[in-house]
Amino acid sequence: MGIFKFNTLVCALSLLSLFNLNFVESSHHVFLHLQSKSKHVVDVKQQGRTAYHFQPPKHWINDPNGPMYFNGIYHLFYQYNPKGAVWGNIVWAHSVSKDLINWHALEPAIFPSKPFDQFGCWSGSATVLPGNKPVILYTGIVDSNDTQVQNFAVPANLSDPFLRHWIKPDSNPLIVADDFVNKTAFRDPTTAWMTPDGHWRITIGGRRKHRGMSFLYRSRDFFRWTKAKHPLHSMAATGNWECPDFFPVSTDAAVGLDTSAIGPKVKHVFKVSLDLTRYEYYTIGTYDLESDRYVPDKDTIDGWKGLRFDYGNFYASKSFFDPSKNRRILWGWANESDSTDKDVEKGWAGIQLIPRTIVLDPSGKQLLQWPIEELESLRAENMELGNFELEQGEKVEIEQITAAQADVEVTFSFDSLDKAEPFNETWDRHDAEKICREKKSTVGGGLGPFGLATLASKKLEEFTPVFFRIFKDKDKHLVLMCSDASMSSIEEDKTKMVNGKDAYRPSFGGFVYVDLTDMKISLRSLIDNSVVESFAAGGKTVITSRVYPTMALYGDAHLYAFNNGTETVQIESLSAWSMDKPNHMNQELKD
Ligand code: DQQ
Repeated sequence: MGIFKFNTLVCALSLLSLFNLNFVESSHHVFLHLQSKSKHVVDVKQQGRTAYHFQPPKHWINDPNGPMYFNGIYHLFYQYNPKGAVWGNIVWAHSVSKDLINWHALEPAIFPSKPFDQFGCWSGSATVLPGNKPVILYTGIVDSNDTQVQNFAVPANLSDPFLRHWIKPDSNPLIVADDFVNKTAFRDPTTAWMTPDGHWRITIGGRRKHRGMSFLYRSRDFFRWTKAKHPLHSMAATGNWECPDFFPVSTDAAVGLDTSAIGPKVKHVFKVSLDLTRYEYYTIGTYDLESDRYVPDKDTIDGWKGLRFDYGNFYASKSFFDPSKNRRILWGWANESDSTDKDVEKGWAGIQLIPRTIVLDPSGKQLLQWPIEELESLRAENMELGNFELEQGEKVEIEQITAAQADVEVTFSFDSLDKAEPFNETWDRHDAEKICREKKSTVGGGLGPFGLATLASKKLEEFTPVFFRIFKDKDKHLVLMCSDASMSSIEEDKTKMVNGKDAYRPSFGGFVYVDLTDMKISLRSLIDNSVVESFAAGGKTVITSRVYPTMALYGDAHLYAFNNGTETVQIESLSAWSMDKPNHMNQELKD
């Protein structure tokens, strides 16, 4: 959802604890004055714009929509405000690519024009039907009360390789909420999957009172849908569910599966974006065909404290199967974390993060995510470092690369776990963020904190550290990963945010469930001017931060590896690359 900013999140969270999860109404309000104000933006500010992340030249973007691979072309649609840098006037913008790196912008594919979507074209997904026919399902807003229905659109001309034009047949809407469904919390249809009986299924997000719901619909022909008596999945006290995603993963190979795959070596993943917290969580489980329900595995956390694709700024994600490389790819949106006024001033807001392949971790207990291999084609100047010792308080600069626009892979190793600090019993084992707030990178420790200081000014007046700290728990060790934006900018942001608070600079955190027997842990960070996406232990834990340095810009940005723990750590190996800009980033496509 558009206008929700992270300081509002803090507010929503305190409301949650105060009122014991009382539901706060959806915040899809349209700020008319902001929209008209931003209409006059002609001057797009370049500072903070990313070089190799997906961004249109200006204006607001949010959720990735309908990603698909069709006849050799990747399509990415996304929620876009063609009139300004705040959420509103939402259309489906459309870009195409042959490699997921170089993108060409086309005209918006779907925009409000019919009674069934005249107040908005919200999120949805694509399905390629048998006979190689793509169909988009999306949520249409039919009135000013935000009443939501599900519509379909088909390509106007299947022989156009870019599928530029889409038709919204007058037989829409395809699905209307029945009397048991809250019409203003009924959105974001998934890619359809076919069950062995040859019938289609989709799931749609919503809520019943405070219970998050993923409604299940069935169809024989894809065009007449019936609601199942029960949802595919639901969970008490989680509020409105947005952008559900439901897909199979292979238990015996590191490959992706078609959305309809089912069988003995297949598990299922269910992800939901929580409107109330603006975070997502997922579980791994079984799709029980008999009951037509998703059942999360025992001992998994199905709720606020569950596993996340990303423990930072990442929302409304959507995956798709890429048959050309047998992989499942995940797209997620990162909102800005500066103020709405700043966004209007910049003339742009929102990026799509680097697409990630997702597979099941060999433990079967979580997913592994990794930036798509195509990203490596942008790697340029390189610096390597190996067997380099970092004693307590030491740091080393990673030179000869463009630190503001880089890809870094590092493996840290250590000789012993003996100096790991005891895990404080009062800490919540599921609230890593709170520990990261308390134990910043400058707070000395035993084994850690060690990691990378990204987007750093020469003397570290501002920097965004991404680091590990290893704790000794009762019978095991716990690895904490933090990505801390709290010192990312010396500028005190006096611009008032929506609710009058200063810039949001969180210390994001997540635990890394990694085996430390070999005494090492790896980290990869994708640094791109105002975003740092970090992958720990081969993609077990991922954290994205949005930051706005004022000194560590372009050539003045530096990158360091550091250790502030008493245990010496080795940089066993480090490879860092400057990252080129793609040749085409959303340039308009010329025939
Ligand atoms: N954004 C869309 C909705 C979705 C929300 C509207 C998630 O369809 O629920 O822009 O960010």
